[in-house]
Amino acid sequence: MATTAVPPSPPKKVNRIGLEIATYKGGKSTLCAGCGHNAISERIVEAFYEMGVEPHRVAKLSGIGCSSKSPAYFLGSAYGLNAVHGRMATIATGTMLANRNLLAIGVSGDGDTVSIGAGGFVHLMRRNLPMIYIIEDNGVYGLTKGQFSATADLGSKLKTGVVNDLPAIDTCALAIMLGATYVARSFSGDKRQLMALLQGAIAHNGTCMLDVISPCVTFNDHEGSTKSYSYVKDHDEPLAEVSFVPFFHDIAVDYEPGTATEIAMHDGSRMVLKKLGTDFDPTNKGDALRVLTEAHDKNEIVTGLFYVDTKRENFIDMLNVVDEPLATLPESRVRPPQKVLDEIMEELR
Ligand SMILES: Cc1ncc(C[n+]2csc(CCOP(=O)(O)OP(=O)(O)O)c2C)c(N)n1
Ligand code: SF4
Ligand SMILES: [Mg+2]
Repeated sequence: MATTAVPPSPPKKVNRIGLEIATYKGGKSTLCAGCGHNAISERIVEAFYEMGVEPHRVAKLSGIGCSSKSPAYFLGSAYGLNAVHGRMATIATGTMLANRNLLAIGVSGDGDTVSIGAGGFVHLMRRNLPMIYIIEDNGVYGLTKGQFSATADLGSKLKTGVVNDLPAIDTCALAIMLGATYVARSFSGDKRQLMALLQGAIAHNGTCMLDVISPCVTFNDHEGSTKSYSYVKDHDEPLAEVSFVPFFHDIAVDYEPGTATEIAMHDGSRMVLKKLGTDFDPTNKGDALRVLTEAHDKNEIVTGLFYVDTKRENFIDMLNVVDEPLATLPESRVRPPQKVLDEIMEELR
């Protein structure tokens, strides 16, 4: 009997460490269809795949909210800790102190971060804890049915017609003033920009604060909202065209002199910021704060990488934390010797 030859299946596409993109995915999303948070999870999957990060090296942290559910939808085999509302920053700080070899990515909401979680947030930023801190910013408490959060713009309207009469907290300006060393704003609908910013964040060795405007299609996507898809599309003013060149691609980027700024990242990767009109130096805090203030006064939503400092020491280096995870250290290394304890007791007599 004649046998039919089965054509060989095409080789599976893998990244630089031999893993398929499926390895970087998580569970099926239970968020509303069309929620901006889902698009951000997709970009996180792609960015970690493209960078070839080993999923078991990653710690996913979050608080409570629709946004804080997101870590369940990417990097299924990474470590994960879903904290209580407003406590992502605290848990992330403890995680990195306990094991400095992890790559921490926190996903929080605007409510989780600057309403209930503001205290933890400011201290994380000022410490320059090495981690990626993403705010999925929809201007409302999505999970509890759409009340205004502290990032809602003055004059923005709820579906019910209620108008917000308090000014918004600008998370990027706050993060820059406090000491974060990689600060950007993006939009869940801007695949290219968000992907480049996430890859840059993976390459950075300090606090990366990414405020990603992420429309809540169920409670904040109507006329009168300043965080709806159509409002953000109409008012988005990218500061520069952001590209990322990873250290494992030896590519020279061509641009006219004076039209782009190149930033060398800690791991040898490069961020390339091509000018789009505004003269702007992303290593200058004053420039970054001026751009944010001007955009605010003109009711524009400026997006892009506002500030990078690749020199400032991060919190873990500053504390001289040991290389090994603390849980693996023997008692002889974590307990003061008897002689030291005796001396302390003597002082207290
Ligand atoms: C201590 C505490 N207070 C209040 C709540 C109720 N609560 C749950 S999520 C949430 C707000 C979520 O908003 P945000 O962080 O912006 O996330 P989103 O759902 O918009 O993504 C609130 C107030 C809670 N779970 N715990
Ligand atoms: S309620 Fe809003 S924030 Fe929550 S999943 Fe639905 S669209 Fe997203
Ligand atoms: Mg929210």
